[in-house]
Amino acid sequence: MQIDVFTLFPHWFDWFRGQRHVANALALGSSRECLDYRAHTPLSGGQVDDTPFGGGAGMVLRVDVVEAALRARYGDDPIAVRERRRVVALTPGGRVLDDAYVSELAREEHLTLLCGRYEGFDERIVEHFCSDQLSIGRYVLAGGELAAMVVCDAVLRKLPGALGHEESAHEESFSAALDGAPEYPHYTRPAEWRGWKVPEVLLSGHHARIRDWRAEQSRARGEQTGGQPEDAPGGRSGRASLP
Ligand code: 6GU
Repeated sequence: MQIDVFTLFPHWFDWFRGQRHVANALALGSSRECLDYRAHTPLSGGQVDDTPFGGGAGMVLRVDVVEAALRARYGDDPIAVRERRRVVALTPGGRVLDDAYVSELAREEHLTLLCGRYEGFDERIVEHFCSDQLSIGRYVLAGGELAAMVVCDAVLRKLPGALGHEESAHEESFSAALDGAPEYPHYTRPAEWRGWKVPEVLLSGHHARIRDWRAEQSRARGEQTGGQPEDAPGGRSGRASLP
């Protein structure tokens, strides 16, 4: 898979490259390149944004700047580019990212992520150059860069070999293998700590019983949350209720 990220802050992505599953995916033939909008701006002084028509706070990423950046990268009219690859605008009002959306993107051979800054994009960028608008949740970030890293992280770890252990991305929270339910709880050594015991079934070595127990735990957790994260055990306060 080849992912291009267009951003005003390409160096922000440097540390991200070192993450193990990202490095694995890149070593296995995927690529993730950062392109700087400023590198091809037709405006003087590296300008990329402007004040909004009609007034208001903040700055808006310009359509001519994004067109120049896309043309420089793909050698084609951006209108044609979105016909042959997903071009995703990262914007808080977009389609909210979930496991199904991640899987959909992971099936693409080519992906382009456009980070906005300040007040976001000139609407014509989204309308004419993009196939998707993606949000990582209903809150506003100062820019799309962190969202782009979230997308890259979630997509790259779905690629074969990225996690090292083939099973690990298959049967995890919200995956189809678990019917979209959260994952079952995990435990490791010590088997007892401060009187808190690991469920006996996990120590039994009885694989069928373990599988059934896990499926039941996952199902019960899914029921508890009703698919609504705000109803999850962590609740609105973000804290699990104490026993
Ligand atoms: Cl994709 N961008 C920004 N700026 N804020 C967000 C977001 C994206 N997703 C949630 N909040």
